[in-house]
Amino acid sequence: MSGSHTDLRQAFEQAGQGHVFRFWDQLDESQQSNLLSEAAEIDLEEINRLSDTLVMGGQEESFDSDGLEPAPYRAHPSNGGDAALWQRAREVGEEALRGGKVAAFVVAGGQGTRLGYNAPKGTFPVTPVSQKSLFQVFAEKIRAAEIRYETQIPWLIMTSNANYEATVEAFEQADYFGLKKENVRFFRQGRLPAVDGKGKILLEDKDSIAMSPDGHGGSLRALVRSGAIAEMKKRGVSTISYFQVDNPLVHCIDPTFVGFHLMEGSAEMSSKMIPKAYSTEKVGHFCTQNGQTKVIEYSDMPESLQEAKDAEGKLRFIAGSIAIHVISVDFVEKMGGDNSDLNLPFHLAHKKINHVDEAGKSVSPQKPNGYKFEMFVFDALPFASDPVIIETRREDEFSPVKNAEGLDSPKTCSEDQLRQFTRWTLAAGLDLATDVTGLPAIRFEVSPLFADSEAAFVEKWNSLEVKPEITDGTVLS
Ligand code: UD2
Repeated sequence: MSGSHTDLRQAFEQAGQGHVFRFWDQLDESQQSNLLSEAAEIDLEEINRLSDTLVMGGQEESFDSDGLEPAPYRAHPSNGGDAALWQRAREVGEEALRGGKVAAFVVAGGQGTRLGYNAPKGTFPVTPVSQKSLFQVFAEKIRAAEIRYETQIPWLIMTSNANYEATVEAFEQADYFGLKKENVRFFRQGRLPAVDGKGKILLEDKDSIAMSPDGHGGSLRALVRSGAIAEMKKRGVSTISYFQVDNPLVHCIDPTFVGFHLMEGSAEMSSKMIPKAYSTEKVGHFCTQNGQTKVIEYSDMPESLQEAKDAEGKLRFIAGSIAIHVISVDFVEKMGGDNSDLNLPFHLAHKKINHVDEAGKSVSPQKPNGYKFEMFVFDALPFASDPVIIETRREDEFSPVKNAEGLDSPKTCSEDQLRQFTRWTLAAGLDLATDVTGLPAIRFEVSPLFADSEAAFVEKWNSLEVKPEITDGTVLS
């Protein structure tokens, strides 16, 4: 037994987690080394603190309505916002882009369970005709911005431990979708062990710990630990454009949003909102409390408040969070550094966790038997100075693929893309028949490299000497 191995086992014994090595003598050398490397990843002090406070102590932050107010936001020009201010913000953002100061960042470590898709979610085919993957759509949007602003845009991609290799492989096979390989940086998010109701770490197998990703909030730590932040600083990048892997409509790079964030001067993290479609829509709510901005998840906000109306009869807490943020590099460094005392809170998820019992027998529980710990990135907002929240239009920017069927499914997302492409073609003066919801009778597609917004589409279309016919199956690229 090597010295470091003995130390590790001792540390687990002392922390009351010695059972992790219960089957040690039955393991061959490679199994032992697997178990050791997983055990070495665990911060025992952290996991025991989380078990004591959250699992046994029931101390998860509870909802507090005291002084809770809807957060103010900058209305979109189509909704009464100041068009001149939006234009100024755009120019400020464009200058930052031209100067190479902006990086794109997608969090892609989720497990895609609801969609029932086993490969990395970013590889899910999503466009209506050519079935491009989410990753390809984002890559083309980033490339379009690089071309427009004659710049390089680093793209940071956070994976889980489990989907790292498959994600890199998908990019390799697609030759990085036309991006420069050196501008794409992958890194893994952290993971934590799941515990049972007594705070004991669960074993997935005799030689392996039941580990799970630490939530998208883990991205702040992972950005720092992976060296991505150090690299961004070296490249002169000051601002990160954060988005989720499930939403192909997102403006991966939005100069106006970047500009609003930068114009505030001291803003460390800013966010986009959409007005909620209905009171119980499953998005977080932007609120203020004690001078801080925060997001309260739908599941944590009492229905009476989700449904509350203002004097005009509009939903009072109308600002829905769609998980699109701009984050300053310095703020990530401050929040995610190993010595940081600014810690994001952990949230508990009560789950069914496959494990081996004391006798080494595999168990697939029928009901939740354990707890996973996750951080949420929006919990960084209360720590951020002067967050700016701007409104975006749902039809322009939000149609996630989350479920196999029904709401937020591949079908609804494909239809929303078709409606968007149709609005662009109509704005360019073309004639396309649609139903009352704006859905065209044909399926066609516009690559972000052809146009990535209505304005870009109109400009491009008008510049074409020979205009292609748009029929069923057309792909404009
Ligand atoms: C999220 C927000 C919700 C709303 C909605 C918009 C939370 C808790 N809720 O709901 O308020 O904004 O999105 O679509 O965030 N991910 C990782 N690592 C992890 C877990 C998740 O990278 O450990 C990524 C995942 O790949 C995806 C994103 O984070 O890109 C969102 O994850 P989700 O599907 O768990 O969030 P959801 O739909 O519950």
